[in-house]
Amino acid sequence: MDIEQLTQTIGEIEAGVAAALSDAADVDACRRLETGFLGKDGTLGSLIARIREYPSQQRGEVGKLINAAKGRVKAAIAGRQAELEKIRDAAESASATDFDPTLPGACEPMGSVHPVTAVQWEVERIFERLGFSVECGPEMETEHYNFEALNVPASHPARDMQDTFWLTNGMLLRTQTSPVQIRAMEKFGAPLRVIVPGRCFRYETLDASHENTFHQVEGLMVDRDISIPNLVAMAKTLLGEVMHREVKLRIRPGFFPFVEPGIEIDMNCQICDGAGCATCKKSGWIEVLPCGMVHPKVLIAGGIDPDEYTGFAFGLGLTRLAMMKYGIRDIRVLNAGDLRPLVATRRFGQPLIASYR
Ligand code: FA5
Repeated sequence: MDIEQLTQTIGEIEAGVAAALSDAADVDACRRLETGFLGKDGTLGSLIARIREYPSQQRGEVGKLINAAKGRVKAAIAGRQAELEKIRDAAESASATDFDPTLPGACEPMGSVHPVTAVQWEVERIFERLGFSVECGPEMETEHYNFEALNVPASHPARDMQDTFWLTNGMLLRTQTSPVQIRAMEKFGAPLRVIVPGRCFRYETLDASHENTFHQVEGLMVDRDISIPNLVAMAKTLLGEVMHREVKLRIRPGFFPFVEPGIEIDMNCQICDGAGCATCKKSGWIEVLPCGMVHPKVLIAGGIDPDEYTGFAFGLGLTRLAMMKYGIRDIRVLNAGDLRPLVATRRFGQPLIASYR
């Protein structure tokens, strides 16, 4: 091979190196190319052994040609190798951020907001949108606010409807949130829109739907020209929004000395879908929203003129509403420090009825 043919061969070898390098997928492939082209038996490396085939006066020039080519090939391989090392290191450090073996494992959260609190917050948001403010009142009440101002004098048989925990100081644990109706009227006057969530206490025999400590939300709207259609519209909005599904309502007459007329609004039992179970006492209905038009004597007790204003009031059974919403079939688990109802608020949409069978 004369010098011209050698130069052409070297050119072809270098073109082959360039093509192989651009195909090289990783650092190992580069290393294999280095051996293949520059090693003793490699395509370029083996040309060195052939220097001695040339006449002595040409050997220096042939050697220079081959060595210069070796230098260029070496540099090209090193350049590509550095590039591939960078890509490899970046991939390694990216996967290292995805998985940090020093981080603690993810653990299941323990429980959540209590179902009664969750429904209370929801009811508050709904009424705030309707222009109601949220008030509270004392759990230890006077006989005046809990009964007398609500048109339930001492000898009234209606007192028997709410068995009372009397305290040694002559006061009582409120049996209902209704005393805050009077307190709110005294404080704000008319017109007035207020709701009062709170705990109530009754000396009850316990069963699946009766507790001695439970929650109600009192509602009171006093203004000019308030009538029963306002009340029914409010009840439908409230119960539909809280349950996030259509509920059947049953409206029937009810008796409470502080309203006239009095109305009971029941919803179809969500535990048995109205078929009858222990929670609804086989009736298929749950009493959740007793209500009515505020009795004129109660408006007067609150300092409001009944000739100028009318109003409606209701006493939502919040604990029972939470049971219906979360499929809790026995009220007693709610005050029992049982964690299962706390999981219910996290998994809304999958009522826990099965867990309570
Ligand atoms: C009252 O307490 C009236 N203050 C409600 C009211 C307010 C009527 C304003 C008219 C105007 P009642 O005793 O029915 O009413 O109780 C109201 C709701 O509280 C019931 O429908 C029920 O859902 C709930 N409730 C009553 N007693 C218990 C109990 N022992 N355990 C759980 N929930 C109860």
